[in-house]
Amino acid sequence: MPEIAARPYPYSFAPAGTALVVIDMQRDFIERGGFGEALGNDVSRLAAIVPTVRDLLAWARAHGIRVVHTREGHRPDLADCPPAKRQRGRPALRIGDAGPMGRILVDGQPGNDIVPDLAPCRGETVIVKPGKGAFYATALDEMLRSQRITHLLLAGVTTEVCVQTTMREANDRGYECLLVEDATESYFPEFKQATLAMVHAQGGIVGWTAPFAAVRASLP
Ligand code: C5J
Repeated sequence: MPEIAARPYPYSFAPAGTALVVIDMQRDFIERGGFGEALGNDVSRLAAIVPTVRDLLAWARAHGIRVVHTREGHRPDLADCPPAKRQRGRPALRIGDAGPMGRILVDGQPGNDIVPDLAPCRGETVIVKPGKGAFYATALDEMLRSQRITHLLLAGVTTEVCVQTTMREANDRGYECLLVEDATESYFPEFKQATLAMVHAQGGIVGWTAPFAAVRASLP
C-alpha cells in the first residue's frame, strides 16, 4: 500500500478508497470584494496556495483519486443561514448583501464560484455547505460511504475554520484524514501552524499532516 511520509508517522492509503476534499477555494474567500475581505482580512495570503492546490488536484486526477470540492454558500432566501451567523462580527458586508461579486456567500453568485484555476472537472462532486464543517447539513458522508471511501486528503481554506472543522467531523465519523500542509492557508499564519500542530499531536488525535511533495512522492 502507498505510504506518505507524514507527521506524526507514515500514512498508508489505497487510492481507490481515498478522496481529495478541497475546501472552499472560492472567490468569496480568495479574491478582493468577497466575504473574507468584508471581515477585514488580507486575502492575498490565501491566493498564494492556488498553484499548489492546482498541482495537488492534477496529481489526484492522474492517479484516479476521487475529488470532492466544497463551497460555503447559502440559499438565496438565507433560510439556511442562522441569524447568529449573519449578525456576527459587524462586517462591512453581511451574508446576503450585494457586493462587488454579487450577493455575499450566496450559492449561484459569481463570488461563490470556485476560483477559475481550480474549477471542478466533469464528474467531480461539489458540496455546497451552509456551515463551516462539510458534513453538517450535507450529503457528504452518505456520498463517501456509498463510494467506499475511508481515507481523506484535505486541502483548502481556511485552515483553522472550515478545514479544521471538516477534518474533525470526518475524524469523528471514522475517516483517516491527512491535511496537506502547503495546500491549506489561513488569514492568520499562527492559526495555521497551531492547527497543524493540533492535528498531529497526541499520536495524530485528528489525523496526519504532510507537505504536497511527500504526498506526490507516495505515488510516482
Ligand atoms: C470562513 C472558511 N473562514 N471557509 N470560512 O468563514 O473557512
